[in-house]
Amino acid sequence: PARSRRPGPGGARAVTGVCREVSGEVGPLAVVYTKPPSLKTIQSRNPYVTSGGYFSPKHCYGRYRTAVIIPHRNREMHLRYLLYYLHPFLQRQQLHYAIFVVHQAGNGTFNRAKLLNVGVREALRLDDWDCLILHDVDLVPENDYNLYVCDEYNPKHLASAMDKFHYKLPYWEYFGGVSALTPDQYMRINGFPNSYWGWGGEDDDIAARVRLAGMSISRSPHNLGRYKMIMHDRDTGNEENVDRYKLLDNTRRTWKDDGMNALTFSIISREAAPLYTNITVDIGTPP
Ligand code: UD2
Ligand code: MN
Repeated sequence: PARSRRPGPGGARAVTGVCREVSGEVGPLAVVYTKPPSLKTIQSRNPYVTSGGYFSPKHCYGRYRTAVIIPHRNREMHLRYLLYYLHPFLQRQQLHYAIFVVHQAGNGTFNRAKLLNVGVREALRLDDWDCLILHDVDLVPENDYNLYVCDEYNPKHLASAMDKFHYKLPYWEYFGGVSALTPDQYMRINGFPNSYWGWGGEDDDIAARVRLAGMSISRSPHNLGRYKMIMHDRDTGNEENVDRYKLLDNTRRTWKDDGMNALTFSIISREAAPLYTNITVDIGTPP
């Protein structure tokens, strides 16, 4: 169902104007991974989040409409930590937002980029988002001035300083972790590649697409784009993709045919959970 962009006259909320650009942010945040909070705790701390993980500021119009899309399988603990920190973070930024978790069904090889394509397709059925945030489940932002808002002209890399890379970029073209693209930018690069099965390479492919489509990567400054990763081992079903270098050699020949315009999948379920919208999808298996 398409939601209307603004509440009409007599709408439920008494809203006087557009939210201010910066309002509730506090700056650096303390993020600790000692005991995963329960979903109940997270819910009780976020009383204004509505079914499906939606939020709209109460007293002003959200300046931006942001969809956060998280590829997921078998990382429930990480998801709880992320929801615990991310909901209040996004509310302080006064965004109109929703969180989508795209859950890969079955035990087949994981495919992060294809799941993100599915999440984008599904999110855009529900609302006309200004900004799509593609978000690893195990990365929590450490400064809420890192706004979950898109750059007008270029895809933006938000996770520019992660603890696991000593708060620096591992290399200049790095585009993994958390990124922000407008729907228009996402379509201009034909979305993300569908053909990277298993761990690695898809982030470099996406960075290459950005260049090939005539854009460049914008970035959060490194004092704001700080993230704390939840340490983990490589998952079963997400083994290293040994074909990735071969695939990357061909990106400039394949990107226009491998992406949103070639995306096939079948939805198993769509559920509005209290803290997020869950989409369970069968994305198939590697050829
Ligand atoms: C790096 C990048 C990531 C991606 C990946 C290569 C960082 C912090 N992130 O992550 O963006 O480019 O390398 O593919 O450097 N996931 C599941 N279940 C699984 C496997 C993966 O939910 O069984 C999801 C989850 O959202 C996870 C993401 O996929 O955060 C990336 O997988 P990872 O965390 O195992 O890979 P990592 O940390 O090396
Ligand atoms: Mn990780």
